[in-house]
Amino acid sequence: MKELMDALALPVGTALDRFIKRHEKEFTYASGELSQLLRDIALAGKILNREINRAGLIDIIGADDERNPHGEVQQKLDVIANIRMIRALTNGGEACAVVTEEDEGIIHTGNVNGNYVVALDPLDGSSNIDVNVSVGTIFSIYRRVSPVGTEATLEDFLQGGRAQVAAGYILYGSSSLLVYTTGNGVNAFTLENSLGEFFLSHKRLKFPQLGEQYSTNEGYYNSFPTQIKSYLTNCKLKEFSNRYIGSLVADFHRNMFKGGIYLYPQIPKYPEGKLRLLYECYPLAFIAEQANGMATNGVQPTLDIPIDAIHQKCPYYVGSKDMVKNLLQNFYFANNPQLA
Ligand code: P6P
Repeated sequence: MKELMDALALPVGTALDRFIKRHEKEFTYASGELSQLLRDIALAGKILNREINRAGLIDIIGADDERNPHGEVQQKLDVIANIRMIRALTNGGEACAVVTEEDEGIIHTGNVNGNYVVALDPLDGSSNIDVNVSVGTIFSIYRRVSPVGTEATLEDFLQGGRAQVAAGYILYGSSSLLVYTTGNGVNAFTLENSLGEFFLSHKRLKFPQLGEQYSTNEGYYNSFPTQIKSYLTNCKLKEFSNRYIGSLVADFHRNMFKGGIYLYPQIPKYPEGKLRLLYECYPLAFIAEQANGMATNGVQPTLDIPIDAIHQKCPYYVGSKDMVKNLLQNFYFANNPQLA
């Protein structure tokens, strides 16, 4: 009934601002602060979209001579995206602190009365910028647990995946989309560049139960755990397509529309996995579960993985529910060979 009412209430083409306002009453704390926070993120996304679209013209392509906390070379646009997102959240006033992939520690915005903290991957897949491939911003929002009026603490960011109040991504591609959830389904908004506004374009997105595509870097195949190798062998026997863009947001988004699974296992190069739990895996797992998909590290749902460090990494398998369930069977039988 609620989905019907929702479909009747807000048609495709509704402006993001109006959509947020209409759904505000669904938020546990409907004071308008979370709505404003979502608007702040959307604003930063519009600014980033403009800079990404003209990157080749204003010499912001290529690598900076800095490295992020993970030792990864920072692209010029990584730094710009980081600055833009932090500035938008600071000026918006609702976020008391931010954690991003690009900075080692907590960034305090000075908004000590802000009720929310935000974890960000400001520009995921940025090494693809030079070759004009889609990239994305990933965000995750928590209500602070530390006292209002004080500086945020590590505890605010280590509440665990199921404490997220909102999560989403902005995909800068052939068109730019803002996709997010506040726990009542997943909706997508397309940026109309001529108006500088996001408009509702895809309502209540759902992963197809099954798909025929898998996304993984098979260059590491020899290092993959046996369960992954046997799963991939099975995909090939079924002649599934390997679609791997090298941008998690783009692969995730395509798999949500077409059906598919994304796999990034732990390998010797990344013994804990490559992807970061707080600002990549948790937010996309929240979206996946809200869109009838599934996300896991092979042992438990991603959203249930305990977190004790802001840059903690984990193995990541996310996508169509039946594909993830099939993968989990491989883990199960590998751990219980007597049952295979
Ligand atoms: P590899 C980008 O650096 C990223 O975090 C994801 O967006 C992407 O899926 C993955 O890493 C690519 O990693 O090792 O295949 O180059």
